[in-house]
Amino acid sequence: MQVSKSFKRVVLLELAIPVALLTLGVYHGLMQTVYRSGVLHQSAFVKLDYYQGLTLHGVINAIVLTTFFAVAFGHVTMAFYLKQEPNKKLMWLSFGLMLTGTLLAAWAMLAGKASVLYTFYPPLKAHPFFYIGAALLIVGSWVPLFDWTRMYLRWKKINPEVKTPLAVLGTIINFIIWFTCTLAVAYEVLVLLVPWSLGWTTTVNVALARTLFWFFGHALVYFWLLPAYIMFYTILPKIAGGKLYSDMAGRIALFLFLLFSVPVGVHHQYSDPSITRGIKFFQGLLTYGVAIPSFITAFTLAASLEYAGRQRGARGLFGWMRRLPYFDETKYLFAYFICGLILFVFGGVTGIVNASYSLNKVVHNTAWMPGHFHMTVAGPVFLGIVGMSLYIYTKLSGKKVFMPKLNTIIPYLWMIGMLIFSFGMSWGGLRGEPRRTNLGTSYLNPDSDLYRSDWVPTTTLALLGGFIMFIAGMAFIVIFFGTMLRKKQEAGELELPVSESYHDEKRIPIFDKLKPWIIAMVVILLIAYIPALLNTVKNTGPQSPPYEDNNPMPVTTISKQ
Ligand code: HAS
Repeated sequence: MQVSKSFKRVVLLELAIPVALLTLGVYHGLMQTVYRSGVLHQSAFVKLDYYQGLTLHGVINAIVLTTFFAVAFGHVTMAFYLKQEPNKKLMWLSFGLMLTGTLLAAWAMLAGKASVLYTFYPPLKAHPFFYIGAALLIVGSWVPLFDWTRMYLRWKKINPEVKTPLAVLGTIINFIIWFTCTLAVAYEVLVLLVPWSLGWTTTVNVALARTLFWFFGHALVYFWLLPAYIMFYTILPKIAGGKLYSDMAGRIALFLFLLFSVPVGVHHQYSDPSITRGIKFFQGLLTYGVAIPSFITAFTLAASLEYAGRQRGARGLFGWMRRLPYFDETKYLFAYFICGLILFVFGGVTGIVNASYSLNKVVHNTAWMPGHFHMTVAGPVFLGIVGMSLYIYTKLSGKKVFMPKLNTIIPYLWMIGMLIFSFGMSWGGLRGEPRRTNLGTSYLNPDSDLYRSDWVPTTTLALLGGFIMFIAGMAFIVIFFGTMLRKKQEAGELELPVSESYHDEKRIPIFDKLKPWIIAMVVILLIAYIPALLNTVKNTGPQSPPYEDNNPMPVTTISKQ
């Protein structure tokens, strides 16, 4: 499909800018494992502090890259499947807001004025630019939803009896989840944190801020995941050489995400004293509910891959696994996707461990947690994003991939590094190793009374895995920008592999309508969250003045002295 220059420009910028920032994100990932394993015994390296680096790592990789990509991929899927381009002015407006927000937040982080990690929990205080930057990034990402809805309704009017393409349904559902959950974080930032950070209010309700954050924070992980699921359902079966086992399964999974992605945030607050047991129990149950669409996906994708393997001549029960195009340079997306899926098996299992209230008590705030989430967000999500960014870039620009052999190996290298890293982190977590801690200054410093020799093997494994991932990450950046520097070889166009369905499933209207599902979503949300929010107002402790990461005294007390 031919697209306008303006469309290409916005999409290419939305893909290339976060990949460039990834240089910083990947570097700080490696540095985390270096600090934690006790290679360094100091709190800063080349003038960048541990917490500053961890904030840059989390914000760039988990917020900026994912949001820019979700918007770019949304533009691509909507334009490709609905055969119409989004409004260019709105595309530029959205991009401009997201870029301005990113630059403001980047300045605050690089200047050392926002070492508050990606969760920015008060009472840690950041420079107002950090919060305003985050708000602009979010508002910028809202803009396309309204335009895509307009495009979708127009398409629906012309095609009332045609099933909405799965990728379109997925994109709209994902952005409805995103819009809903970001309302809470927008309130947290604009009403609670910005005035507090500017000194207009002296204290903040920490429990309320944290609960608003997690209203957003868990749905955020599905906002990361759904673009990858769209790729797995609509692209993977085709490049594997087969068909999608069930399109209906994909639709059901998407609607279940719409119902259950947001009302589960309290599972991050099982240890939070301001929220009562009943609410934790209810949101814990819903957390098991949100795992169901992933189980459906695991089954559907495995069946689709089995079919592909058999089409390629496989025999026997597991022979199909050997026949898939693991190292086919022309189908490199397969390598990115399959490595992400293999990692997600472990990411999913550890997530279900976290969801259990009693097991959560053992692993909460330990290194187990980054062990879990790296196999999700840095597994299917990251590999899906980078693989697809390269794919869209080559198709739109008409350029060929630079170093195609290396490109096919990168996901396997990343997966091996990630498995070693996450094993080290998870094992360490079970031995009590804390997360978000510069262990090198104390527990992993042999000169310290706090030295823990039993954390040496676990952190060394994480270091080894971190190093392998760093090599893979940097190699990807070289390939991406190497491709950009190549000469154009053909006219660029918008092209996506499209998987056919194995079964000819009839259109069932309830799975093609958003309204009833949105109503059900709102009802569950109100039942899950009204009591939780009332709790945080009623059971909150004393409100807190602002603190900075390098001083145990509140900022206001320091300024009075
Ligand atoms: Fe999680 C904490 C529970 C999924 C990310 N999670 C986090 C944090 C992050 C995160 C970033 O209940 C830390 C936040 C922080 O900073 O504090 N999580 C879950 C559950 C799921 C889950 C139940 N998480 C994710 C996803 C993430 C993500 C997805 C990012 C994208 N998580 C928790 C809980 C906590 C938590 C608690 C809080 C803990 C605490 O105490 O702080 C489920 O959605 C998982 C379901 C997944 C599956 C796996 C399906 C497998 C598939 C692959 C199939 C493979 C095939 C290949 C087909 C059931 C689809 C086969 C082919 C061959 C050739 C072999």
